Amino acid sequence: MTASALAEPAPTFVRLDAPFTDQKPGTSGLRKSSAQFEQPHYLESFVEAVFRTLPGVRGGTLVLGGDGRYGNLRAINVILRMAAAHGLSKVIITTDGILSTPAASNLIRKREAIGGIILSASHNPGGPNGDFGVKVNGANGGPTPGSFTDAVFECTKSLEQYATVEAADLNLDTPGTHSIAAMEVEIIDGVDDFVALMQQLFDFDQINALLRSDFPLAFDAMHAVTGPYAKRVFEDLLGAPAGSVRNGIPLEDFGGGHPDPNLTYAHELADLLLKGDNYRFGAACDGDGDRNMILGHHCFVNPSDSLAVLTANATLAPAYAAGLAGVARSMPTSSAVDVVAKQLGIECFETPTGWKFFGNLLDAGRITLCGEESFGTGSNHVREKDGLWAVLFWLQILAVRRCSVAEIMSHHWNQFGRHYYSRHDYEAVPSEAAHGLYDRLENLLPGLMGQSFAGRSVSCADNFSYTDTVDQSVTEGQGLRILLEDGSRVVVRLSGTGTKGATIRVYLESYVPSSGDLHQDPQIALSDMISSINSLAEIQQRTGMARPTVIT
Ligand code: VG1
Ligand code: CO
Repeated sequence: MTASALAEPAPTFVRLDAPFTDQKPGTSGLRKSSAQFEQPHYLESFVEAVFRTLPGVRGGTLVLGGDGRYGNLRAINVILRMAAAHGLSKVIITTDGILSTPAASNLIRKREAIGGIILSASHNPGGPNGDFGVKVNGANGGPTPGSFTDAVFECTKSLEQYATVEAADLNLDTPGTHSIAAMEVEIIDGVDDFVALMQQLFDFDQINALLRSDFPLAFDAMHAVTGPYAKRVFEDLLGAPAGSVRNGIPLEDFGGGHPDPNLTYAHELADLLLKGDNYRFGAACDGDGDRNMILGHHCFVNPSDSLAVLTANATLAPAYAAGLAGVARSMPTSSAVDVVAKQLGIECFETPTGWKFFGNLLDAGRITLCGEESFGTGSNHVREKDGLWAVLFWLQILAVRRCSVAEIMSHHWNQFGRHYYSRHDYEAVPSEAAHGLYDRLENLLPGLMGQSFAGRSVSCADNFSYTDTVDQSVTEGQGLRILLEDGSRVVVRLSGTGTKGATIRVYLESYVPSSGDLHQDPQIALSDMISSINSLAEIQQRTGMARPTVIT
């Protein structure tokens, strides 16, 4: 043994009374209530399984941080000690442990880390009575694939012990270098690298000129992770007046709110833009900064439309001036982007829900932009969806086109037609009722072919299955689809991110060509499909809910 190895304190092995059997990650990481994560050894069990499964741990570099929610600092210290016991050579963390998901993705790539651990339950509420979560990203900076999370889950089910070292908690409030056993801990400012990346992608001078030209904007960080990033970008660098960033200090419980940027949970911002007259642009991001909501004066931009608009206008941003390789969307996202891709003559892929399915296409250079209906948009600049990137992209387009958000939308629909779209979420449905509804509907699908639904004939009814173009892996059971002869469709899925009961998501879409009525209320335009799926799936009877919890 060398002298330095002798100097390392030996790891301590902590035995578990019994393995945990419920550590199966969902759509995006392991998400449970804070109380579940506070059970002795619960977090440690999952982290041990991650360190046993992730390639390159011994001698590797890891990126670690979170969205600032309750439990973040405790988890960071637990993981640091376990990382030292598992022989990582270095962990990069950010001041106060504040690190957005896209910024983590960037750091992993830039520092050539073996991966990252992001402590977040994203848009789920936080605090002692809220949720906590652990997401694991790989060396490409993106969410680890299902094969990895399955292996981690398997490992937890028979885990007998975990390794850690004795070390005091670190103070994370200032940048600097520390060591735990033989492992280096580098604390850096989490905002710098991300902002530098944004400055490479967009023309900050042009956006600055827009914001100084009577273009008041309101950005709502929802007391979550994007506050420090948004203040630096919008107020310090782009000249927006102080106060443009609202709720900009990350709080452990997000101020008691639900950090989900949609019309229900970000209603304060929505009211400012949709009812008030003081702002020309509004945006919000979620708990971990990977989602975005875009609003104009009296105009809400549906996320599926947002992806289509960014695709159609991509060359206005310096980063995408040479055009796009291709685009992708998740299956429940509307086909608005498909129509644009067709006109541009580029490929358009349809993947299951969850960012991990975009990773291979991005790595292979097949796509440049991608997005989901759930307020997620991103590009090949990182391997996560990126909330602030989307906001800057919109501002870049507005800075060049110098018109209102509503005008951009009208022009877009006049050119490409409009995909009326809505998602109805029924949250916290008793698990049995939700699964009963879903299984019954799945059984009805084969009989629907050729039948009439919402006055049209059903052309296809199935459970979506995906074959990855790059590695040919197959993922089944990704959502029930009822496709109609005129291109309209309904999709029903069960959420993989909720922690209370089950959440049923119903996605509705109907296309109107540019010659049709482009300015209806989506709930009216889709009303026949809404009532048809409600009666076919017996939603009201089976959930006991008269209406959805959230309508987008
Ligand atoms: C939801 C969204 C999905 C998104 C996922 C993670 O998943 O529908 O599009 O990728 O959240 O986003 P589900 O299984 O609940 O429908 V985030 O911002 O939580 O990392
Ligand atoms: Co998120």
